[in-house]
Amino acid sequence: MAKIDKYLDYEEEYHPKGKRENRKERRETQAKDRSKYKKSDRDQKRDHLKNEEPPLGANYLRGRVLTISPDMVTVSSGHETYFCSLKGALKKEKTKQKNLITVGDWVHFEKKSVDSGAIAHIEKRSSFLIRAENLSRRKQQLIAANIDQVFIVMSLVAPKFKPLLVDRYILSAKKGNMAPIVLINKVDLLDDPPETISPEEVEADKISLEEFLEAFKPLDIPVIPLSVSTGENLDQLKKLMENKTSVFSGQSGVGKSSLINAVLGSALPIGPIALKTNKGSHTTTTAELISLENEAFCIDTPGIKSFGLWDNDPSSILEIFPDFLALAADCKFPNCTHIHEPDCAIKKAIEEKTIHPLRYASYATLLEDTPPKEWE
Ligand SMILES: Nc1nc2c(ncn2[C@@H]2O[C@H](COP(=O)(O)OP(=O)(O)OP(=O)(O)O)[C@@H](O)[C@H]2O)c(=O)[nH]1
Ligand SMILES: [Mg+2]
Ligand SMILES: [Zn+2]
Repeated sequence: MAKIDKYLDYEEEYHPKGKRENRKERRETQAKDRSKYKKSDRDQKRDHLKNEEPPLGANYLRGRVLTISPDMVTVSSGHETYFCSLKGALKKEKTKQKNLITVGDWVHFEKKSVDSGAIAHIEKRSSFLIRAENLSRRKQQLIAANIDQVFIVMSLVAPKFKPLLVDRYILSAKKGNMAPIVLINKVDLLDDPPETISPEEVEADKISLEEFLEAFKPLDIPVIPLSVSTGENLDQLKKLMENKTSVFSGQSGVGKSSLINAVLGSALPIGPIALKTNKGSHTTTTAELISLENEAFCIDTPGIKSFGLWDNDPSSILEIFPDFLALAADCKFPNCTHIHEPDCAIKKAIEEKTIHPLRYASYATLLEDTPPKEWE
């Protein structure tokens, strides 16, 4: 068994629960929902919304949702920004369905004045970024929609590098139909760390970074070390953002807002890193779509504290481990989970160092979150 314990130090908040218990929870929630609304009633309304023809008419405009607050949605259309409400049918639906509208949605709205409107239709989403809203991980919160790529932002030293979180974000990006790109920010701190951080901690992150770069080399996912402070590789980031809608995700304090400000010259609020805990201060509180030149957009998001998985199974986890798939054909059992089975080609590859132990540690922790069917 490969030594994976040293990678297991990450602050992810999750409480593993058996599948059975989760299912029970889901059934109970569904039952509660049903008792509130008559099924036929509810489904009828939903179908009506889905099938509704786009209401684009004389006084209607198409636009993109920039921000959402409890009583207002700002929508960008052409070069103008409109403050919109939701039309009656949508408003009613919103009280039932928290995720009805999200940042990045394409909407059709009736223009009411030079800067106001009422949203009547939400277009079907081509991609979506979701996070688990609470620890039961059954409630999902839609963070943004219609995104081409996700910048998975990690930091070095402060907060410390947490390589095991990366695959969680990659999995969520792939599930949501977005391309993942890993940004490792604050490389300047490896040479010039804050006084509060011991040289051992800095050295540990340096080694972690080297291992991570090596482990990810065989994969098709770009990994870019960069720094807001020195400007290193920021031009590369800028280039990647052209003509795309990108979302910046990652834990609080890693520098998501700082990176956007550095690339765009914007003035999003940035926050301090707490000296004692070395953590960010949850400065960005809502997701916000920022309009760039040439139809490009980017989305800043709040630091994600609990980034769980949803309805996952071992085979979809394996999809983000193409480095395993090639070898797995040689496992003795065709449905090998590569954890406890004898004659496992993956475990052999780790002993022979053809698969990096960090990749295996990441796989194993993801799988732990979602026990395979045979374990029920
Ligand atoms: N040394 C160093 N500090 C950085 C760098 N990038 C950002 N910071 C600092 O990191 C702290 C947090 O930056 P933010 O941009 O607020 O981080 P965030 O990811 O947006 O955090 P939340 O909004 O809380 O999720 C600030 O004090 C920044 O000045 C960098 O490249 N090097
Ligand atoms: Mg921020
Ligand atoms: Zn195996």
